[in-house]
Amino acid sequence: MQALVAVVMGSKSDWPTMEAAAEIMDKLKVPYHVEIVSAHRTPDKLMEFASSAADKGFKVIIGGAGGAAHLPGMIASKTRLPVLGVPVQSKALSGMDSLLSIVQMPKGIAVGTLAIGTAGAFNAGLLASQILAVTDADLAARIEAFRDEQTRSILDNPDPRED
Ligand code: RP5
Repeated sequence: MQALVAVVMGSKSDWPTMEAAAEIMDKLKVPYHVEIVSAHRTPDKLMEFASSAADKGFKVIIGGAGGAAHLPGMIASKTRLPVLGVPVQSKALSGMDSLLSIVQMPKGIAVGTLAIGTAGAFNAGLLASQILAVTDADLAARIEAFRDEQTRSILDNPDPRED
């Protein structure tokens, strides 16, 4: 099946965070591709990936990186596809470095920045799915069902002391 979302990250060490994006896309049956692409360690691969992503059939790109997190911004500079950036929680600065590196894009090149860490990665997968659902009624219905299930699970378990 044609992958519609590309999930790329700067290092193998980002996967424990970025797999949250895969988790929600698995649930929503959104086909995706996962690959390590580093802005600093594999810069030529990054340029090739970003400049060919639209021609390969991807519709949305999720880029996760930590520290000096230039990956999402550099990808966005070479593609017209929407790029969602996930700041991975770094050891030294708890992801504030990643967040500021990703969110402070100059006017004219856009990156949609999510929260630091797994919540951000999960929401990146969810947001990518919502973008695709604009033109996919079946996917839209699956997202509605996911949200209904989430709401129901809270309403059905209102006592915080119980599992
Ligand atoms: C970034 O440097 C990666 O995105 C990762 O979050 C961080 C550390 O990478 P490793 O040293 O763990 O490979 O490029």
